[in-house]
Amino acid sequence: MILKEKIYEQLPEWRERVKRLVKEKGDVKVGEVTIAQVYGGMRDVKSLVTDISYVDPVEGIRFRGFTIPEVLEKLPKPEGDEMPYIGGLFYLFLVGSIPTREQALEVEDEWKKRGKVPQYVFDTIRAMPTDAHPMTLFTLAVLTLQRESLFSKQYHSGMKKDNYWEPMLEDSLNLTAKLPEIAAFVYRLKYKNGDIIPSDPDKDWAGNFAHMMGIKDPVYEDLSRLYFLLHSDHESGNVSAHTTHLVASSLSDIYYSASAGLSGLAGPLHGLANQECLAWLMEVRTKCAECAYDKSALRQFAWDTLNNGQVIPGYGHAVLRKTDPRYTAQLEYGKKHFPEDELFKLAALVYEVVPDVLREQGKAKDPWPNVDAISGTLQYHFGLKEFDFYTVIFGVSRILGVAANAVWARALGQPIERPKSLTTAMLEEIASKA
Ligand code: NMX
Ligand code: MLT
Repeated sequence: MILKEKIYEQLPEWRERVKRLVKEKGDVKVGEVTIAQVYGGMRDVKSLVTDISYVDPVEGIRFRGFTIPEVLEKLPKPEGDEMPYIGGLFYLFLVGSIPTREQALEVEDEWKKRGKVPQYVFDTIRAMPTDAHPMTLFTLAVLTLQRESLFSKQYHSGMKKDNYWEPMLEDSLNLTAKLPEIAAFVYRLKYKNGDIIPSDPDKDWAGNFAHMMGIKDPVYEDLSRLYFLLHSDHESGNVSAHTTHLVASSLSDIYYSASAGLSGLAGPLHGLANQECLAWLMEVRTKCAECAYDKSALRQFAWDTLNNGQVIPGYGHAVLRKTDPRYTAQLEYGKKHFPEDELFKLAALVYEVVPDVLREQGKAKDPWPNVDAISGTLQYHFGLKEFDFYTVIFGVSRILGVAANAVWARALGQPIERPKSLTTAMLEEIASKA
């Protein structure tokens, strides 16, 4: 299998590189930690390593060194389509270089071979209460699949540490292959009276998702590719990535780890912000008709939200200090394909108003939009109006990034995570001596 071969080729050099760095320069300081950081969610504490992506506060994300526009331009695309194969993106994450069209298609083929979802997953989802949140159903489905884990089986029957990454890769491919069908099943069961659309083996991974969702528009297939690409990875410190890594560091398999990551993604300050954002735009529309064209009314509405003690969803970021390039890519997509869509126009107007409001309020360190500020608007345009579902699409995408990271963490033998905690009295004592 291509991914296995390509990782295998690089492994001796990577292992040697990391070993040498730690042995020869292990005492070199990377930074210092202040009391404010200890109490402040470890913001900017440099204590994780990944070579798959990096977020620069001003420039935003790079995947394996490539910016979003570069990745969109360089990755191979289906004939006649604007957006790349997600199989090519997964190759880029795991292998580190831009694949040829054939290599991207090899990953897509691996997914096709591994895509069949066991019946017990569907039965488990069906057994849940009808008002369960789609993220609960999706996360549960991923956890339910844990009995399939090859890593877990091989670990218990005895396996050398150097080989851990191989069943982790198998598990990651097996899991990611099934995600579009599971997500679409959750959607159709919950919102379309259980009228399930079977998978189409002739479609690529993302195109098949669009097909199984029942949204018959080639532009939506392309939007799905764009969406899955943009949400996949955002270095290692975000809640979903860090949680997955933390759980996997105890040698839990990818099913346990990724479902834990998804539980983190389901929080309103993280991935659920996309649903919150759409809900906020809807509130603007119902409570303030003139906000659609009158910036001062919109400005007042934003202030009312803040004065109510609420955050403006989709704005602000823990690392970024400029407009998220993932936001820009989606804004440009909307401008190209449906500039006259009312909700899209409102989201674009919010961008002209909210950063100034947040700056005036002076609390948020980053007043600019993040990836969630507009993603729901694009889904809404194509008729996906059940915004409770939006974080599931984020989750399908995010598992690509966390799974690729989990394979490399195993390959490089990253240890169990265990930072140290202190008591307040200890911190006070440290402070008194400073
Ligand atoms: N609206 C109102 N207040 C905000 C916002 C916002 N969009 N962003 C930050 N603040 C506040 C924040 O609540 C905090 O207030 P307080 O001191 O009263 O606790 C203050 O500004 C300082 O926060 P920051 O240091 O700027 O932000 P932090 O790194 O702690 O948090 C987010 C980052 C993303 C959690 C925060 O900006 C936020 O809550 N944004 C809205 C929710 C959102 O869009 N989340 C999605 C992030 C992307 N994703 O997909 O995960
Ligand atoms: C993400 O994509 O995970 C979010 O932008 C949050 C983050 O990076 O902290």
